[in-house]
Amino acid sequence: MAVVGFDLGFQNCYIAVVKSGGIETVANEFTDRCTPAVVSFGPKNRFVGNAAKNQAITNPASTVCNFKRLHGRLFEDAVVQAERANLPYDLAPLCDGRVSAKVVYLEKEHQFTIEQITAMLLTKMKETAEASLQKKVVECVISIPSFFTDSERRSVLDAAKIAGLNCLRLMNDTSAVALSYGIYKQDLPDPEEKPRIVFFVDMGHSAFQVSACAFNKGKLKVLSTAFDPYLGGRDFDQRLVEHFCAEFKSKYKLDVKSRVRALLRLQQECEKLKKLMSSNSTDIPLNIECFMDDKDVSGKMNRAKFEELCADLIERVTVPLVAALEQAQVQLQDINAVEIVGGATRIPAVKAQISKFFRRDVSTTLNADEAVARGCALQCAMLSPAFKVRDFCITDVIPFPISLSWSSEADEAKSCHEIFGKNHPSPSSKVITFHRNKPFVLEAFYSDPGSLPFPEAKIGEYKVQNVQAQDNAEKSKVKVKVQVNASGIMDVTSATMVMRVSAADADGDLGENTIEEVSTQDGLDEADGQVRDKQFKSVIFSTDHSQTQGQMIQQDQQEKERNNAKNAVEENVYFYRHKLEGPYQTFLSTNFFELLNLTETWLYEEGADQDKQTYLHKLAEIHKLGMPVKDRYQESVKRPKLFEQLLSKI
Ligand code: ATP
Ligand code: K
Ligand code: MG
Repeated sequence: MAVVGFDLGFQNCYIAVVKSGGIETVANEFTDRCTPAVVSFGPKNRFVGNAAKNQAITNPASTVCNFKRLHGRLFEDAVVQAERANLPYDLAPLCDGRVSAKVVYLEKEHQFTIEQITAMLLTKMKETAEASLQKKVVECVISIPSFFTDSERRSVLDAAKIAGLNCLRLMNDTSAVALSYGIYKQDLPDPEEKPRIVFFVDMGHSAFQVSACAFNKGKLKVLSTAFDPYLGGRDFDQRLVEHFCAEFKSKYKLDVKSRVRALLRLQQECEKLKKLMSSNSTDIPLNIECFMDDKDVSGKMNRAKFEELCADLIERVTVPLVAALEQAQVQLQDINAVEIVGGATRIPAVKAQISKFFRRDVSTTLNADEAVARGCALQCAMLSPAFKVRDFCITDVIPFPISLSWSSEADEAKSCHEIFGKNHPSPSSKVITFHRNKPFVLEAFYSDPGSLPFPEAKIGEYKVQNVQAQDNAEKSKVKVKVQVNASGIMDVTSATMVMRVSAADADGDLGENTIEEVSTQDGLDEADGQVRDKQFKSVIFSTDHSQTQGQMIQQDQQEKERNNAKNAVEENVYFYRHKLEGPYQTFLSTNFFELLNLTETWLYEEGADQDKQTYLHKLAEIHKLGMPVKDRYQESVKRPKLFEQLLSKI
């Protein structure tokens, strides 16, 4: 089994694999270790990654970027609408209300779900990993922001499924970073000693995350996690964009925002400028030729002015740091290190703000761009039976409190019960005991909607079926298991009805619900002293979590078949050419070599994105010329043997 970790960034994606016993970050065909999170649709082709990014300005309306935060959301979601206002392509609702990207592809209008878009990106990354490992990639670990809610996490898993990946675990960005940090440390305190406390701070393009971690030998425990989901490098770019828009309006009478391409160019230039300012504090010029109406524009900026423009953003850095520290219940002086990663922590003012808060220098011992992917690959290796990885136990946290509500049997009045509090260790399971004589419904929801960066607090509804009274008409005891798994996804995983054999087994808690922690992965808590003569597994029927995934997989099946047809053309070009250069040489038919060369070029150009039928035709063309060559060759191989046989008979 191949071992792969994917950092699915808002702007930049990275791939790490286990190769010859170590973790390596993989470069794509552009010898770039970063794959931009962009998918572009053209009249003839589809591009993903670096090639797609190059289409951003020439084909903005069908180049899908900045889509990660649309996962699991409805079109009408305020976050989606806010993103939409700044996207060069359009979003549209699907019939079930979910958001999709509306593009023109192969000269027709298409709507792709966000899962499909991410699947295209993941497929590309998967192929890059396969090219590096020279084997098929299926199992993987994918990173997500720690503040992703149930719906967002499920959506990313759906995307992985569409891409033909089996995501063994979704891993929070900062936990992946913490794992990359901890696994190689030889000098961690023994389990019974005071742990080493390290804070991990990640500012990417769209978000800011921090987590407090406690390390002992072989153990990583996340103590707390905090975030500002709306603070990232792009917000700093935006301040520069606003500044120059205003300047160009007064200086050149240009309304930049009225032209998509001009605005996109300005955004790109501002991002470059921002990066330059990280290593240079003097004035830096900004020049764009033929910007609008054939006019060239120019301006300048320096770090001090930039920091002024971004003063409030820099202030906001402190908020999650305070929250993480408070919730971890550690003192500043107990912290052993503060590690920063993510591209935007290179902004000197951001770094200084983090350093000021912790009253210490921050460390940059980890690769700021690759640490997340490396952590994911490490986690994947740990989950793979094929690899022996140093034992390392990771306990993450649940970022938002989760409650269940149910109605009491008597009066239908609903009551709510917090099952997992904020920063509760994750993964985790709990068993709730009910006394019921008929089926009932549980509703799971996030109990602090105010802190939730998501509009829908409800997680799911579960009907516990097949519940009935016992033979003596008493209520049955029903044990329901609720779980948050390693990917941070909640489920009611089982319900078991316990029928008592005699009244002597009656317990005292009738009518009361008990909630117990369980450590075992499955089955009932065996410590229960009840006689469990008869147990019925109840059916749990979950009413939420859409079935649309099947539909999407079907749609993508067609895409897969198309791809397979394309691959078959490619493989045969190489197969025949290889043979022609070797054993088939003397059986060469005229034009065949030519056809192979033309087909190869075609595959890279016009043929890069054709429909299945077109590829099948090409394949037939190749075989039409290739088969006779192959036949002639095989005949020639057989013929001498035939002679030999004949000779031996004489
Ligand atoms: P997210 O974590 O939000 O999903 P991401 O993982 O794609 O996003 P990163 O690759 O960590 O984000 O960081 C990208 C951001 O870092 C961009 O805003 C980029 O402009 C910024 N950045 C990269 N290098 C520098 C630099 N030298 N100075 C300032 N900013 C930088
Ligand atoms: K990244
Ligand atoms: Mg990131």
